[in-house]
This record gives sequence, C-alpha cells and structure tokens, in this order.
Amino acid sequence: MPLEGPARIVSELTSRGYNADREAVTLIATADDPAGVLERAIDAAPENALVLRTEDVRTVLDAQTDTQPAATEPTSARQDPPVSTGTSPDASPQGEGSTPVETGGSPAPRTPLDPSRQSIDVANDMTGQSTGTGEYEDFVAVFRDRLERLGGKLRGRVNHRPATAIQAMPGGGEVGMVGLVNDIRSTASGHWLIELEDATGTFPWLVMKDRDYADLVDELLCDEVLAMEGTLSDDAGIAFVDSMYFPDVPRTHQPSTADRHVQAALISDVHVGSQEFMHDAWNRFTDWLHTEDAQHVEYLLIAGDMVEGVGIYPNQDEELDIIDIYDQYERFSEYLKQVPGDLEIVMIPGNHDAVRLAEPQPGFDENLREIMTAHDAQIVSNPAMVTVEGVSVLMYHGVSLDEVIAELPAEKASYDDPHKAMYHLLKKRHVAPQFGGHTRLAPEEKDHLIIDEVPDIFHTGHVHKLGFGKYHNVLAINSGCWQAQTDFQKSVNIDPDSGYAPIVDLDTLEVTVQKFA
Ligand code: D5M
Ligand code: FE
Ligand code: ZN
Repeated sequence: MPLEGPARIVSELTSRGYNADREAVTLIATADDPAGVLERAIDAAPENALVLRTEDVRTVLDAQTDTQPAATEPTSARQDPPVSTGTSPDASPQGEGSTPVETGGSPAPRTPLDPSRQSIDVANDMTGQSTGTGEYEDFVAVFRDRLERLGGKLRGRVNHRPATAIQAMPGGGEVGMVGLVNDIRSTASGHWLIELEDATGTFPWLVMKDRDYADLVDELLCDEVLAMEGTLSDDAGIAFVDSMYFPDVPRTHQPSTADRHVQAALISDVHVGSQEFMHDAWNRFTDWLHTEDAQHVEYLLIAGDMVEGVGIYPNQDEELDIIDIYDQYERFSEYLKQVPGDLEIVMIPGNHDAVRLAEPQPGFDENLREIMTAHDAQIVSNPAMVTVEGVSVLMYHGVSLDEVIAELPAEKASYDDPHKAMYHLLKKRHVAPQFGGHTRLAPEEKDHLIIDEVPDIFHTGHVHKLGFGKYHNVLAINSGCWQAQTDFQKSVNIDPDSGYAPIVDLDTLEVTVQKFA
C-alpha cells in the first residue's frame, strides 16, 4: 500500500478505526517506508487501542534501527522525503485517492508548535443565549436595539430630532434625523424618496437626482440605519437631503497585529457530503499544513458550511454523496483530523449546517459537538468576533452577501469581487441589514448582527468566491470553497473558486493564497 503525505496516513489510519497522535503521523510520514512502518505500528499498538501513539511508532522505528546500523540519525529529526507516489484505492475517507499528492522534493515536516504562545478569545458567541420567541414584540425589540446602538454612532455627527418633532416644525428650516430606512422609491421625475423611521414615527426625505448624494441611493438597503441632514420644504411635508451619514468604519481605524510572525488559514464552505466536495484538494491542503512551508500557520478559521446538509435546496438530494446529516458530520470530522493537532481551529455554522437557519445562528448542538470532538475546535455562533493573538476577526458565514450583490449595482458589489460587497456591510456596521429577503433573521432582544466593534479582519464565505481587500484598513476576506460547481451553480453561471486557502500574516495582515486544486 503506497502512502504519501500525513493526510493520506491519517486517512489510512482512520479507515482502520484509529485516531493518531500528530507526532506519530509525522514519524510515519518521514520514515523510509511509511506503509511498512504503519502496518508494524498497528501491530505494535495495544489490542483495542483507539489511538495510534507516538510510542507505538517509535517501537517500530527503533526495532528497524537495531537491524539497520547505518541509520544513525535520530528518527524524529530525519527529513528524508517519503518516496512513494502510487495511488491507493482506499487511502482517503472518500474511498478514492487517485490523485497523488505532489511528492517531488517533498518539503520537510513542520516542528511541533508551542501552545503557550497561542491565544483565542471569543467576544460575542450567542450560543445558548437566544431569548427570542418569534413574537411581534421581539421584532420590535431587535429593531429598537439596532436603532439605539447604530444610531448612537451617528447622533454626535448630526443635529437630529425625532420624526414627530420634525413633523411639527414649520417649513423652510434646517433639519436632521437618525433612522432606519423604511422604504426607498423613485419618483416620476427621477428623484428618490427615502422614508426614515425612528422610535416615534416616520419622515420622508427626498434625494434630488442631480445632487451629490444621489449616487449613494443605489447602495441603500431597507432596515439599515443612517442619518440625514437637509432643508424642510415650504409646507414642511418633506425634507430635501443635503448630506447623508453612515455608521461606517472610521478612516483612521488602526488595526491591531500579532507581536510575532504567525499565520491563520481562513477557509469556509467545505461541503462534505456533496458529490462535488473536492477531497483531493482538501487532502493536499492538509498535507501542506504538515510541512515546514506551513510552519507559521497556527490557526484555522472555518466560516460555515462544514457539510452539504440535507434539504437545503430543491433537488439537492440528487447531488448528495452522503445522505444522512450525522454521517456527513462524521465524515467532516475525519477530514478535520487530517489537520495537525496543534493548530487551533474555530468554526461557525452556515446555511447548510444543522442549526437553525435564521441569524444569528447558535454554534452546533451537543450531538454535533460530540461528533467533532477529535480536534477540540472552538465552536461558536454565526456571527462571532474571534480575537487571535490580539487580531480581532469578525467571522460571519455571509448569506446576506447574496442580497447585497442582488440589490447593488455590479460595480459596487458582484460575485467576482465579493470583498466589495463586504465593504458595504462594514459601512452599514451590520452583517445582514435587510430583513425578510433571502436572509432570515431571528428576532432577539438584542441585535447580535450589529458590527459594534470595528474588526481588524472581516471573514466571510457563502458565495464560494475568493476575494480580499482593505476597507478603511479592515481586511475583508471572502474565502472560496472546497466544492466544485454544482448543477444549480452551473444553471445560474456561478463559477466557484474551489480549493484555495487564503493565509493571513497576523503580524502584518498581508494575505497569500495557496491553491490546492
Ligand atoms: O451558497 C453558494 C452560493 O450559491 C451562494 O451564492 C448561494 C448560491 N446558491 C446555491 N444554490 C442555490 C439555490 N438552489 N438557490 C439559490 N441560491 C443558491 P451555499 O450556501 O453554499 O449553497
Ligand atoms: Fe456554501
Ligand atoms: Zn452558504
């Protein structure tokens, strides 16, 4: 049985019912005869063992050294490349393995990480904190909270009054208001009528088509919070907009960075269980993580859609490789085991995962966590603010991006430039401003979808396109996927970016992209 690369070794062990110590895998991978060592280590392992231990492998390697006096180097320091390149029909959990991982001049394995230097803090995980009952009052409460908190970022910038006070003012004066966008309509003469709502009532604002702010109207979404200033008409029935203000990220935002050279891999949309899941690319990715090239990658952040799920879209079952949702998570967990054990992993759910669809989505329940215990990943809500060595990363799956892309003109937001759609969410300081379209929102006492603190990195997925860029110094990354084009995506011309891993330097916020497909 030819074996090449740690990922293949993990897969082989898994298919025989073993988990393995990370170091055990490295030792096997760097041995002269990985397949033989693996066989003998399994023989050496205690009967009924669930985990293949480093000691088991060492026993085998020591025995070998005894009979081969020429091998004087300590085994763990040996950097001989594993040489086999063949294929193995049962090497991966998928039961295939026909694409050999590149072995030409195999890179050296990485050295174990120092866990005392790693740190992760989660600020706003709402798992277990859901208060909403779906009643009308909850909707009122969540919008009141949104207006209060996002309005708070605007009230110091305009001389504002409540809608009812404006309604009572005489015509002709200057006026300001902070409110939620309730309605956007074009008038017969091509101007724009925007109705703002606050806790007291509504007031109509007119943006003239040839004024400065007219080119911002096409990026407004219902239910976002903004402020307007302008002049009341003579009859005081309407205000003419002179300026518009968004909660936005200050241009002066200075991101925090890690104080050592350390990297995070930001991925999403693994879609295990789909016939289109790209296991070969995943195997190459996890093999790479075991190499010296990936020595500085100490974190793996996964922004939702771990599995393909069931019943997500009509006729989705025709493209399922695994039809049981729990079996999908079991398989996902096997793939996750291929990731070096000393990487810290954080995961949030997406719309294909087995949690409620409405956002915010709590982290996986106990049953699912039980399935995914092997790696001790941190499982948090969608969205969540995760601080990695001082760098705050807002993780959000990204369902609202479909809506932003559908509503805004192509030059402002498109599938080809998903990060530009993310810029608008940052500007609105809300991950899912528009209520009631594709994006399902769960009413809660508090609006968990507000971007309260400015993140240093904003990480989303969902649209299966890779794109990144900076908005007011915030790094926005949409991370592609591990699923090839589905029939649906073909029918609507979505050409996914599959098998890429964007890697962020946490000390500089520079991005490099590794391609595995
Ligand atoms: O989403 C992947 C992307 O494809 C995202 O932009 C939504 C879109 N998509 C995929 N399938 C459908 C169907 N059936 N209807 C509407 N939009 C779809 P993902 O969450 O991975 O499915
Ligand atoms: Fe997805
Ligand atoms: Zn999705």
